[in-house]
Amino acid sequence: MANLKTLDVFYSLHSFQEDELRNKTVVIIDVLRASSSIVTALNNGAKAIIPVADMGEASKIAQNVDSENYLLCGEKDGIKIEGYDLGNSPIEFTKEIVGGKTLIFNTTNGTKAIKKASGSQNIYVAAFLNVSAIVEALKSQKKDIVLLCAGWKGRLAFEDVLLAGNIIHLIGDGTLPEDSRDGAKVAHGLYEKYGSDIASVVHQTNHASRLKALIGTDDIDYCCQVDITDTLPRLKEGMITLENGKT
Ligand code: 3SL
Repeated sequence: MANLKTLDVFYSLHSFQEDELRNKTVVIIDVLRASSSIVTALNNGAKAIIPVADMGEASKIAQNVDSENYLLCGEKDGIKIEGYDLGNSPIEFTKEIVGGKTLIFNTTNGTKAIKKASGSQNIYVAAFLNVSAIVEALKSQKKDIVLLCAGWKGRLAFEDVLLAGNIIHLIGDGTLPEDSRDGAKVAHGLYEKYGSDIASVVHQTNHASRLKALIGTDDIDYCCQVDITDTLPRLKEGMITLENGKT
């Protein structure tokens, strides 16, 4: 933590202006499910992911690329978009399906948060699945850090804040880092209270209830796994690829 300037958490993609992220390192968090899907796709050999803000942008890109090498993926309100190759279930992003492909990815909150943060200095994507890899990358950062929780349509999502708190706890080796802003203190407090049983508290969140009604519990169980990969997704020039280059 010697080099770290400040550490903050933003609680939804509508809670800040783009300018507030300039010259910062930003970590995008959308546990259920966009960031878990991005981590999984790259871990399973996807070449790159192009996050988009909406369906219009997705179809514009899709029209101009070779469909053999690209997959159109995403959801609206949790449901796979008609005509897309895949939805937003990380379990569907297998080696066989995503290996070697570039994914055009369009989701309700997660990819919008990535697009909104795209003017910042460094942008990583975090899930419980890769939390330690994210923490390692952040420990050597010289810029101010913002953990950006995508939330749900402008509202806070408990599971995103829990992961933000988990990251802060690990950066501080079990305590609150001294350069923490108010947002970071709140997330850290939440993690201290609920972090001992991540899967059970995530299952009780608002978004988990929405997903259970739509698709059952498999994706939620999957997204609650901690450190199953050291994949470190990073956005550069509009594409998310592996920082620690496995592909
Ligand atoms: O909002 C998002 O970006 C999605 O991750 C939401 S969902 O889990 O696909 O419903």
